Amino acid sequence: MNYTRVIPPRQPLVCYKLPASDNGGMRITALTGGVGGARFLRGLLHHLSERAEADRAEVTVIGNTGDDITLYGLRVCPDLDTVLYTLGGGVEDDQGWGRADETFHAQEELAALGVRPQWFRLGDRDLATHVARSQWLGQGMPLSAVTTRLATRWGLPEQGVTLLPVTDTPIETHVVVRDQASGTEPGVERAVHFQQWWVQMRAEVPAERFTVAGLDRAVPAPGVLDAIREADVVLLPPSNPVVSIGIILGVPGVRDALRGTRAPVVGVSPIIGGAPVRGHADACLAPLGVEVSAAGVAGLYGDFLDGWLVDTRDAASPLPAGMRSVQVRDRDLLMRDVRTAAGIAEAALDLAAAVGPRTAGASV
Ligand code: FO1
Repeated sequence: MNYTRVIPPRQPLVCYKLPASDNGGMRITALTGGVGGARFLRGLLHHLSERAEADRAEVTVIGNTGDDITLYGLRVCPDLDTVLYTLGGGVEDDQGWGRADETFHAQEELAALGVRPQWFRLGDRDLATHVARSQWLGQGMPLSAVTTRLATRWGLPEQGVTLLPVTDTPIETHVVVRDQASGTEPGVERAVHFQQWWVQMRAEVPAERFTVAGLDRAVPAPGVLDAIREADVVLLPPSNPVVSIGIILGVPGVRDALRGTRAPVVGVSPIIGGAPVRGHADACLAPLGVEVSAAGVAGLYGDFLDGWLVDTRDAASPLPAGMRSVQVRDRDLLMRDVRTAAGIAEAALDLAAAVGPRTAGASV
């Protein structure tokens, strides 16, 4: 790919002469988890839609699948669905996940039948996604192909978005806890599914560690590594650094691709004022011994990060030693609505432009 730059680095990204893709636009690749990532991506699309036609971009979203769970015989992929519903305009916006205008008749009927568990709520509209996905998976389609079908339903291709699960290999994040569940000795470790810890236990039971079933044999889904290697910009939206982006990074080959890409890699801190904006990132960082701070999260990306966007409230905390070459900018990072999310996405792209493409892979 010929890479022609008409303006030297440290100019706003719109000044670049970007490589021509099929659409003639910039190739943006984002690694994301659930609600925070999806809202950032919606803001990114809003920002891109306001730019000139010639500056249109192709956005490839690489989604976490460690949250996936099989319930009632159906395969549920919460993070992929949150991206689909949010970008497709079908999300329950206050909650951030699940479908708007939802009803729960099927789950009520399952409860009446004594079917368990009941701590994970699946609405009727949402259920249709899981039925379709499970049927297609059962027919032998890989998750990436299934996700493409679902993305078409939600109009993602028309928005220039390709959604890829990080892997077609089934993986599941499990949380090792040491609680006193009935039937277990006090202090004895047991592993529960991530969703049970996150939803039923509300992440209040301290995690000893996270394990990911299937990760060692997981293979990146078709297009994942190329999307990182051939991107013009790689973004890390404000997603959970451990159980969302951390799982994506754990799929063999992904981290190496991030180290090796020519694209600047820019992250947006999920921590504001020393605390997660939503979710339980603090409970996820604790077992890793990582400080709940923008700098602590940046340290998890230290081997490939080029730019780091933090909230102004966290601007004073320095990055770990060894990350001094990372360019840091600060601004308000609270995503109040689509417009504020678009402003954050624009700032991330501006930071990527200031960093410019690498001359070689990331320095470690
Ligand atoms: N979160 C909850 O707190 N309670 C639920 O009952 C619940 C159901 C659910 C169903 C489908 C879906 O796509 C997401 C759902 N979530 C629910 C959100 C999900 O547990 C997490 O927020 C993510 O997995 C973390 O990104």
